[in-house]
Amino acid sequence: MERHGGRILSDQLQKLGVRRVFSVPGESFLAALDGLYDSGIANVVCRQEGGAAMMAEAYGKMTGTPGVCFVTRGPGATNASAGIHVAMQDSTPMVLFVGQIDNRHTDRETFQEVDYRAMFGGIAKWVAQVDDTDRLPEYIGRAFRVAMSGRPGPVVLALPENMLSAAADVPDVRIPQMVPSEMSGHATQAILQALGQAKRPLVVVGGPHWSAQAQADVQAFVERQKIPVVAGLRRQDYIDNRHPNYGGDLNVGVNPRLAARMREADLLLLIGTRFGDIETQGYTLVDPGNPQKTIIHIHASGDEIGRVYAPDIGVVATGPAALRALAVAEPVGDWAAWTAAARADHDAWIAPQESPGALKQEEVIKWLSDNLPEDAMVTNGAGNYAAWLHRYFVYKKHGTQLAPTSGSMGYGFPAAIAASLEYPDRTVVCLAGDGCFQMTCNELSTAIQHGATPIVVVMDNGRYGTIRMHQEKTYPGRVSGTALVNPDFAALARAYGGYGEVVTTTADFAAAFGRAQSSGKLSIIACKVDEEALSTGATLSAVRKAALSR
Ligand SMILES: Cc1ncc(C[n+]2csc(CCOP(=O)(O)OP(=O)(O)O)c2C)c(N)n1
Repeated sequence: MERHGGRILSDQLQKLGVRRVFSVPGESFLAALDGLYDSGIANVVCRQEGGAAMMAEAYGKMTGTPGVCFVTRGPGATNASAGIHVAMQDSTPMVLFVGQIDNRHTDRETFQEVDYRAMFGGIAKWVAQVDDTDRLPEYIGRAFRVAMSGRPGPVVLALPENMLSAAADVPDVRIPQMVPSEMSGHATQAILQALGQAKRPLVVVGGPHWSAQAQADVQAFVERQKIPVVAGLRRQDYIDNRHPNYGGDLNVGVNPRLAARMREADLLLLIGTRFGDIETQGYTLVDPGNPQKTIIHIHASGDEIGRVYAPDIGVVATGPAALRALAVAEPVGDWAAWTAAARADHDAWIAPQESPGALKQEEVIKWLSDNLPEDAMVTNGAGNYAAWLHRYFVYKKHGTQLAPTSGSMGYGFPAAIAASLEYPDRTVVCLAGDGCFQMTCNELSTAIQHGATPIVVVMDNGRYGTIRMHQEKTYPGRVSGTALVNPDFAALARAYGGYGEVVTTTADFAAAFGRAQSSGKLSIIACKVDEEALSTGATLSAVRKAALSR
């Protein structure tokens, strides 16, 4: 039976199990919109492609299957690149479909023409253009496989409009259902043997592929082996943070005691993580040239093993597959005292340290941590405000943290919309800085239109605080390009049909949050925070003073 390209595409997506796509329309892919029309696939129509791509990325992060995004050529694709970069750095499966110019006019710099292979080459896992309608299923099938294989990531498929609107008689394809590979007994033995010889071993978990089972397995493994475990950047929900073997996370503002422990460790068991720049504090905690410790690296992609650190043992396996095997291994040592010390360091680190002002971010985060349901999802982007979240929020279950390891501002709100649509019965909280939120707050109407009800907590300090902090350290007193004039965020929520409140003291936060929750609507709680407050514990003036006296 002949079908137009848009229909072939939507039928194929349906067969691949896609339930929801995120898009901003363009005249370049009308046939795809027509295919979606009666496909049963929900189309979340967004306000800007950056937000749409971040929602798709968040969908991929939540479900482990590719998040799908549709954008138009040229400006649509360049806007969407923000989300593609997040998916790349976060190893998230995602497929971006870009409406492309009529391929008979290629290379004439036709209206909105872009060579996507060149443009996305360095930030996508695979980029291709489908020039023949009858090859659409083949390309889509491959795009889904590539997005999920090895180290997952984003795939970009350009769809010329003449190809999409043409008809073809072609069957849909199935993508292979991969049987998850197991870690070999040989690899397990090698890991345990090396571990058994260590005096101060440390387990680091991170990367993609995690699951509730992996959380249970890592907890069983570290309990049996009496060994400490820490989380990579923004992978804090990989283990119950209340677990006695949990020693904290390797974040931008890492606990100095944990950094010292990392240096002191004589063996690192890296499970799933790329063990990158942030986890190693700019490769200073562990010297790539001379690590001075045994390194065991388990990663789903062989290409990541030895990329920076040449490990003593490298194993190609997903983190969860490795942990299935390791969880049941007999104990090979007992590092109980070393583990208890790591936990004690972490406990001391998460005891709220008072910041200046009437509304204290450490208290607000602690309140959220103590009062949100265990399965509540918390999202964020980048900024100083996020450091309070990472330090004081106690993650309990896998699947409760959506945060960009790429450090992309503007991520938290679109991610919260995607989370609220995916899990309408769960509480979804987006924590945002005033700068961060304004990068994607145009998606407020997207949330309202599609019935998403996240609660956005905006930490309003009237500035790009992180950069201002760095500025005061480096060029004290010379404020340049970091001040913000903000709208009334609570009124903004109301303008869109949501619920909004301004909170100025810590004591008022809980009641405001309760009212936001019982409104049942998309909400914004604008927290007026002290401009002096820094997550490092110092005040802004103290930072300036110290810099001036150098
Ligand atoms: C898309 C993007 N642009 C710029 C930056 C650089 N950047 C990192 S943090 C930051 C300031 C964040 O400001 P805000 O959201 O208000 O939070 P605050 O630091 O004040 O708590 C900036 C501009 C970034 N990480 N991402």
